[in-house]
Amino acid sequence: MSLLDRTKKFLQYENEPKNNSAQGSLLDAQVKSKTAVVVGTMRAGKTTHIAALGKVAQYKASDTQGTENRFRVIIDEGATNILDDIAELSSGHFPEATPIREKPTVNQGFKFEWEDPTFFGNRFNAKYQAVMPVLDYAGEQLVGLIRQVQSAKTLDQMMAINGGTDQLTSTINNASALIIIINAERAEGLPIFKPEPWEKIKGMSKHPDVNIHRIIFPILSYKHATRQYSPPLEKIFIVITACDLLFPIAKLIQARTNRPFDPVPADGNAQTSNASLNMFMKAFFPQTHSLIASLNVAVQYFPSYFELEGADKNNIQYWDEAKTQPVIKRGNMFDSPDWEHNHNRPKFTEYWYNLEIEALKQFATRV
Ligand SMILES: Nc1nc2c(ncn2[C@@H]2O[C@H](COP(=O)(O)OP(=O)(O)OP(=O)(O)O)[C@@H](O)[C@H]2O)c(=O)[nH]1
Ligand SMILES: [Mg+2]
Repeated sequence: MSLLDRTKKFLQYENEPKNNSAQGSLLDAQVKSKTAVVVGTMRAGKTTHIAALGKVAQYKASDTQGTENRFRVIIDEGATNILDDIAELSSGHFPEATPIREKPTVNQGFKFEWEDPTFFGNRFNAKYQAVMPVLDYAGEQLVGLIRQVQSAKTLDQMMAINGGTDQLTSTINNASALIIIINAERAEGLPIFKPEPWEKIKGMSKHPDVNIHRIIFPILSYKHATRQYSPPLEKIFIVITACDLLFPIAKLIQARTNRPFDPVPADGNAQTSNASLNMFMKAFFPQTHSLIASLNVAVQYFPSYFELEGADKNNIQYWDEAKTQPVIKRGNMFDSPDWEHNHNRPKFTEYWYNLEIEALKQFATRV
């Protein structure tokens, strides 16, 4: 086996199947789903975002049962705690901080499948698949691991890295989309600004923009250096979490500038949200923004937030005395006759998560 073949095998990358006949045959059929990877710095809201996406996907799978446009989700927990994180949201808790893992495994995550009737009716359905390996590292570990991924220039170096980078490398290598999670609180210069716990970790900057750049850039240069056997990056999703923190500022900016700035528009207009969050990134994360703008990759923004119990009365409720764990607002079975859709349903930006699932579909592979 040549070095290139060994590398390809190690990185689990398959070339496009060679198909000499124009029609192809059923035997050629190959499930080759596209991969999206979630990254973000410490306490960005990665675990919460993954759990919420899983939750919305589960609702959608249950709700499309028996309809023409089926959606399915399979959640494989692997060594992680996703199912528990999802249940925590339903009981009003944010998930726990992700522990530093000694031996991370990537054979876990979401598999999404969409099935739509075609022009020929529903006996010839079109199926699309996307996979999202849940590479949910603690942010501090991710920063360190990704640096090593970049510096591993040869196959031998790559195989020699301990601590799970081989899995990380192969996942990043297979990825066609990056989902970057950024907490609105990390916007330096705003009154809501809260730095990352950067002092505790060697090599971290006190500027969140720098840390995000330092996570993304090695991924891009790694993919560029291995582009013979790594699919190109097609799409970047940027999710701004705790987006409700921007509401007072948004009102102020609009009033002062007379230009629309509305990250979570009530009418659900994705263009307004996209344009607003793009401005937000340009202003508060200028280095990351310029890096992403320099790539020839489609970028789509998504706002995300959870409603907190008591927030509307300026009296946020907490589970603990130290007030570190806010209570997430939830529906209950007496809210509406449609009780099965309300019972224990956390109140969050479900609409925007559905758009994210829709965006994953655009990017998914037809199988
Ligand atoms: N107010 C508010 N807080 C949020 C939201 N999303 C996350 N948080 C808070 O941010 C904390 C960190 O969120 P996680 O999802 O654990 O973040 P993470 O990126 O997985 O963090 P690490 O795994 O520790 O790197 C949570 O415990 C919540 O307190 C949100 O939408 N609104
Ligand atoms: Mg986490």
